[in-house]
Amino acid sequence: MELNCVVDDVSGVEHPLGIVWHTAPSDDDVTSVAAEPAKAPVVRLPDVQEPANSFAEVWTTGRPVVAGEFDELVYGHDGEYAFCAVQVAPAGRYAPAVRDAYLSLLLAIADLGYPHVFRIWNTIPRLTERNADGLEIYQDFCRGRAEAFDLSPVRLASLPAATAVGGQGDGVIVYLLSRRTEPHLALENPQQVPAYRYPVQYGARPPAFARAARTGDHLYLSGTASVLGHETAHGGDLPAQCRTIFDNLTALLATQSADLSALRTIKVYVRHGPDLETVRALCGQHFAPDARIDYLVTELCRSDLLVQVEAVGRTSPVSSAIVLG
Ligand code: 3EB
Repeated sequence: MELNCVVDDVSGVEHPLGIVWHTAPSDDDVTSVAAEPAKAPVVRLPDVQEPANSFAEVWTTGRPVVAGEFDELVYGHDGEYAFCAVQVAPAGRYAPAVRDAYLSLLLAIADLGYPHVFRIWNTIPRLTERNADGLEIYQDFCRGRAEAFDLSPVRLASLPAATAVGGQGDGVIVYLLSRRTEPHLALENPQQVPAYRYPVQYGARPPAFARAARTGDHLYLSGTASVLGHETAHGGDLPAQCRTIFDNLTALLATQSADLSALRTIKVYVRHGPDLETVRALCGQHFAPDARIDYLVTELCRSDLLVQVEAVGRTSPVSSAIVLG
């Protein structure tokens, strides 16, 4: 699979496996997971401020893609990689519906022949507010996701990398990437407690994701925030949160003998629109000048987090100087 590309017009893109449109809310009043079976599955997220800044994130491959729909799911696959998406209707209590949606995703993707899920994105409206039971919506979501991983007859060899952020749309939207032949390598961050071992203060069921996934020569870095150990660092201090994120990304990349220059496509989620300029300036100083960086305004999982960064990078080929034996 190729690295994801970012375009304003998807019509010229060859072999799209899946398309994620980031649009301004006024641009398009439907948030949806749509099937364009002849072409590619499409997810629409209204998370860009200005209509002029709308963009499409496209996962492309070098091979022809088969796209389709199955129940509520939309998918595209090329013989080795698959993209699959689903929307969970708004609910006063998400755990059961999120569990079922995840179970359907895992089953469908395994049925299609692509059981090795390595990257998942989740958008969850009002995630730091309370649900009908008084439970925080993000924790309600985490419960459903954890139950699905427990119950699924399709067992993942290791947890996928993930992003969970707010959403402006109707209900929870989940989209994922998976592979046919090879499980990924799940990576953790030496500066952070694995999310799946977070203490119960963050919820009865900890967030089920790895800090990154390595598959082929690609690295998929999960949404990374200003979290050290399991605690938020520098609540309320935007530049310090950004610096902690750069440090966290650097520490994880170092475990793969890589640095920030390995990151090619980067998505930056910012809680407050007015913070965009500061965040943009700091990211410009730290990431490679030719990296593609896109900025989205969304809520984040903890109310004291101001920024979250995810990225896709390329690992350098294993040095020929390292010879085993
Ligand atoms: C954190 O480090 C920040 O629940 O899938 C980042 C990435 C976060 C993914 C998820 C949550 C998730 O805990 C929050």
